[in-house]
Amino acid sequence: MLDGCTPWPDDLVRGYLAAGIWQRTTLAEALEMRAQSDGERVFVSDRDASLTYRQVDRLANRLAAELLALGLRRGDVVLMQLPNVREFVLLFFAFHKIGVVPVLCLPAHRRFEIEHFARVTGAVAHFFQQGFRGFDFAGMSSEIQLRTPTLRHRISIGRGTESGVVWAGPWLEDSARTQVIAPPCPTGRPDPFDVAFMLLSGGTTGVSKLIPRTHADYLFNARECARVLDWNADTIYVVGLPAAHNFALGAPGLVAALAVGGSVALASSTEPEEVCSTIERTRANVLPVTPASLVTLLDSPARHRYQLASLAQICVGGQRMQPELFDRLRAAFPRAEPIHAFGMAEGLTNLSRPGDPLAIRRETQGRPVSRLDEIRIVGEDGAEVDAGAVGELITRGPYTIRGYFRNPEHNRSAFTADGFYRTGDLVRMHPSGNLVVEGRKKDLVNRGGEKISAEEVENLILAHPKVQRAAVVAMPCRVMGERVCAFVVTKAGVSLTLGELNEFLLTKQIARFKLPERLEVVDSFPCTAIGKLSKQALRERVAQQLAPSATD
Ligand code: OOB
Repeated sequence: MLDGCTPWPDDLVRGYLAAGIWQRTTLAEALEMRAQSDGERVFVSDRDASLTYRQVDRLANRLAAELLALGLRRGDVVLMQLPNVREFVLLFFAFHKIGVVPVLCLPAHRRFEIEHFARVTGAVAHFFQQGFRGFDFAGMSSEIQLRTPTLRHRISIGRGTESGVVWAGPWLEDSARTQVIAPPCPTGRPDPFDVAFMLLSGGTTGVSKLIPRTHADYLFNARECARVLDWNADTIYVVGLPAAHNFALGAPGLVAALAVGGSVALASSTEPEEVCSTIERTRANVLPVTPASLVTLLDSPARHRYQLASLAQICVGGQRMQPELFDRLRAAFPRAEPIHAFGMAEGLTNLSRPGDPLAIRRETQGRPVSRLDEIRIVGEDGAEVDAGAVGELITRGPYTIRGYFRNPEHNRSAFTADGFYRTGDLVRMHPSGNLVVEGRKKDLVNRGGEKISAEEVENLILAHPKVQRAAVVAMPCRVMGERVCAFVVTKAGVSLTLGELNEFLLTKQIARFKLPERLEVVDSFPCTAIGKLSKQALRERVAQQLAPSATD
């Protein structure tokens, strides 16, 4: 396994293999097998093209050959920061053909985040789409390269002229180069039990942690999702959320569609217009949404302008869907099965089942997809709570990681001694055997499904010369669920505005979705009985201050 990862115990590995839970197949091999058995079926489409399994496989081979020619080798880590375009899928599989390990970054990330990932992993290349949404990724990448010596290559999809950038467009488009190339493997093919890629955690403390997922564990996770949702080769999944998110990638998602020979339609944004037109064009039948993107979709007139009757399942996850939103969803899409997805990039995926009574699906967030997922609900003392009581969800199993990448210190608190991941989610067990998410212990803001670490933003705010103390809390929002509110104590007598603060934060080159949307300047912070800052009191204060209309 890649240096810096925590393997599963040997006896479990042997058991998983013997039982066929983990298979000796890499993600690239899963694609190759489909290319053999269902070569002419469409696997991926975006606005500009549709590609069959065979075409995806061939193009991924071509890309893999070019990557080898550049000098990339098995075990190299690269940063992949691509929007939902077919090149995302092609590169993803090209990496897996040669054992290159991509870190799945979001297009919204900026220098602060990307440089951190580059440093932690020693990444050798950064893949992006120059100019996506008007942003100069090549320029950002060049700044990172100057400060991160390991980063040898800056590679953009498409074509362009910026110097120092390798353009991947010609690799895919030049007819002279499109002859079939056998899967390249001069350095040996990757091992199914090795790390395939890294996902990003929302981060409970400080900056995002890296989540190493192996081929075998991820394929198992995706297969189990597809199984419990009764997916088959007719499944057409709309990637209507960033493909780099675990939800859209495999839980359920793109890799789950591959597992059953289905297809994926990439929507280039979460905007209702784009999502609806993608569903109409591809007659898609499964749509993933966050409660936030669902509210936006239900509010939008776009949904009446398109033919959406093909939708058979709508998977809602990333945040808790309130029963009222469930009712709106049912009323708007009476023929689609509502499925709640309560998952995490670290592994465990809970899904409601299509056959479950609607009354239960309305109230609960689903149950683990595999019978091998072990879950416990524990109190502060680590002991299991009484049946039906609220406690922290801890879990381990064949696809839940045993440790973050190169982070022994955080791993000591994030995992129990016997390998359970502490999710930080407060849940209770419903009598039906499904989980109900009641809250969380972890200090983050869940903004429309995008997780923002309070500590990370607080540390950035504290660097402002006018700020003495800072506390970041979630404030309620009808659409986003939560948004970032910053409480600040300023240095003696100075004033600070939200505009001023955010201008400063932007100079730190952070992703915009982390910016506070409200600033409260206060004289002091409320304390708990033992003298600790009470974030609960701050959350209550801002929630009270927001008039009902302000939570829109
Ligand atoms: C998904 O993954 P992440 O890694 O972005 O976030 C995980 C955290 C969970 O620990 C929980 O706090 C929250 O997001 N969460 C939910 C939820 N789904 C995720 N909280 C309440 N209800 C839900 N349905 O967000 C993710 C990964 C795979 C599938 C779905 C979501």
